[in-house]
Amino acid sequence: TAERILHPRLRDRVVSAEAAAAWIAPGETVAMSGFTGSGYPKAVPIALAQQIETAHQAGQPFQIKLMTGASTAPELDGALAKADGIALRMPFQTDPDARARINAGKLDYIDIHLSHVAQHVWFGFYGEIDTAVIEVTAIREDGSLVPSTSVGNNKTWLDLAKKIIIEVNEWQPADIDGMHDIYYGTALPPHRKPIPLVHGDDRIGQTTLNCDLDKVVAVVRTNGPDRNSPFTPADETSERIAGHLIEFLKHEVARGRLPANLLPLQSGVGNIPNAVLAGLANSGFRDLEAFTEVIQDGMLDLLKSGVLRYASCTGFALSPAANEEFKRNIAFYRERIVMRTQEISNHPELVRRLGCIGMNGMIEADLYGNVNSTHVMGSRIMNGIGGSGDFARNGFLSAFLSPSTAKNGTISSIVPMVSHVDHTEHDVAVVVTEQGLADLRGLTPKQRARVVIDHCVHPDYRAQLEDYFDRACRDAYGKHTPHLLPEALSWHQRWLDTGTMREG
Ligand code: 0RQ
Repeated sequence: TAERILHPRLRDRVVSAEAAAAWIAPGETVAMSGFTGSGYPKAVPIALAQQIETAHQAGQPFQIKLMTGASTAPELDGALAKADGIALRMPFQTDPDARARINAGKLDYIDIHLSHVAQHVWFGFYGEIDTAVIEVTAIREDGSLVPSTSVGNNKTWLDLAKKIIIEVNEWQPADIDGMHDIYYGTALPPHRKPIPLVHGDDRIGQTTLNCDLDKVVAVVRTNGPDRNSPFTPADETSERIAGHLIEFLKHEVARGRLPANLLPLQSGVGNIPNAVLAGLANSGFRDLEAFTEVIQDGMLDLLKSGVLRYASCTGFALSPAANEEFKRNIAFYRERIVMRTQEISNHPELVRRLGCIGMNGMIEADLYGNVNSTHVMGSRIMNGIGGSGDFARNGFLSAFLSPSTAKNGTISSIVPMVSHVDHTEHDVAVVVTEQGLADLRGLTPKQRARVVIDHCVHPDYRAQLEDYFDRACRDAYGKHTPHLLPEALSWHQRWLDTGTMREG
């Protein structure tokens, strides 16, 4: 294979992962690449976790503050969490070991909108960044970096970090070079200018990342795959949810509220969003566009079949089979995919301008359309808000999708009051379960409750929810958004006490 490190000075800095990790000292704030299991460093975090374990065995404290783009993989979050090496984690993460530690109160976690991460770090809210650890595909002769399968916050990490460690991963396809669009026009208030992007596939930046070579302390060669979780085929529930949403989108086109090729789509990750994408493939839509964060299997299929014209993203979440397809036909995808920094892929200004259609999973929704995407029983975090809020508030339309029950039917995902709020009633347009779709636009709170009860709640919980709503309408202190405060969260408490939300 051809040499990927073309800058002589950086080739001289190639060392082992262990030697590179040794640059990271206890207490540092370390910013790494990685977004939904793509483009994260594969070797240095594992070596760092080993050094942390060795220090702990010798009785020495060793933890870091860890920032990324979004979720990574067992080799990064998993290894460092298992080593008890993370004092603070920011932002979105999905690792089970890290999640267990967060929920045990042993690992501090800050979950913020993904579009906010870079700017909040620039604003100084998180202190200084000591070390950046960034995976790239190649280093060009001039020292600029060809990004790999995610961009995330890498521009910001490279710009702000005091020391830089680069992993050059030969597993990543060399021909990805040219797919990225790194925008260097962001500034801090009060000096901001409009972002010159008016179509989702506009290119407004450069294909490589700038890097101050004097800050590069180590370069590590790797050759390992992205996380690439296997793909689970859509089940009947996901297909029904997808069916309701697609029928609604067609209806909106028929009513003249959406163009025939819709508006740029944003899709969350997981079974249900994938089922929606698969459904779109067979629904007669043409010339679709995607302005989203993550490209998963369903979106790659849409690109391949020509139903989707292009996709703008900041990272991938592909199955091994889809990854093979991506690598095999990289020249085709390079013409149709634009990879951006996550501050641009999720930028409120752009999501508003383009009028994105947001489609994201949720944990629960309430009668009035408030949505909880993150916390089970109000306190136990699942993953994080990710980019869902960037698109929900600013898009043309935002849909939240979930099966109507969870945990073998013991939990209703439609509840009187959500136990945690990520998306307020003001940000949620449409709620979809396998039971049906509630279009909340233009409705008053009580009208919203009616359509949520009629269309979304599972039959096992319908009478119970109706009874709550009727009594709230009669007895609530205020009749605008009627609630019975002692009962509003009683379904959750009943589940904690008895194992089911059903009334006795
Ligand atoms: O937990 O595996 O322990 O049983 O939540 O639920 O049904 O497998 O659905 O994988 O699509 O995840 C909201 C978490 C849904 C996801 C959420 C439990 C359920 C299971 C997973 P177990 P499913 P999904 C783009 C946008 C926020 C971030 C986002 C998410 C687990 O979509 O993280 O939108 N969204 N990002 O049992 C108790 C309920 C429950 C419940 C589900 N009502 N009560 N537990 N679960 N509903 C991506 C990025 O931003 C990067």
